[in-house]
Amino acid sequence: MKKILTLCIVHDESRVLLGMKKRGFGMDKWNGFGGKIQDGETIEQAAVRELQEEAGITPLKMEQFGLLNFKFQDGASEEMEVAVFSVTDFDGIPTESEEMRPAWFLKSEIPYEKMWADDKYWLPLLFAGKKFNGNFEYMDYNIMLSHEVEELNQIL
Ligand code: 8OG
Repeated sequence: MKKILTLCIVHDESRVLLGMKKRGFGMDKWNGFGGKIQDGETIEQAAVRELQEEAGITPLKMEQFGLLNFKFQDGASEEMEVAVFSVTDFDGIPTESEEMRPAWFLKSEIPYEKMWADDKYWLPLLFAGKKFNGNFEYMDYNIMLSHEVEELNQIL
């Protein structure tokens, strides 16, 4: 079965909240906040819980904007699907957790070179209010072999 993960992108007109991943998968990369779905949870519940656990904030306005599919050629990992949520209002103060160190970035100064290689293909669409579907193939976790992103009228 495909592994499904959540990813919350918290942003306002000019800034985005990213977290420096301190351990595990994606360590030393800036990313949104998210993780695996637990038994009995909906995907939205998992997104809310992960944002609370990793950044100490609760989303007030949250909508799914994208669905990303990842294949790994060398069998480094099973196929993965990441549901991307846009969060434009929240409660609380972003706080460092064991997993993530949050920081605000200007949308004009996104550290793409220290993020997952696919992010530059879809994050600008989310900022522009567009929904999307993406398919990416990686060789290991750092080498992207192919990328394909399409804009959608609604998430499939
Ligand atoms: O629970 P864990 O920390 O392992 O979850 C991994 C997080 O990383 C989860 O929020 C999904 C996210 N993630 C991937 N792959 C990619 C990717 O290619 N780009 C971005 N931006 N996030 C990713 O698992």
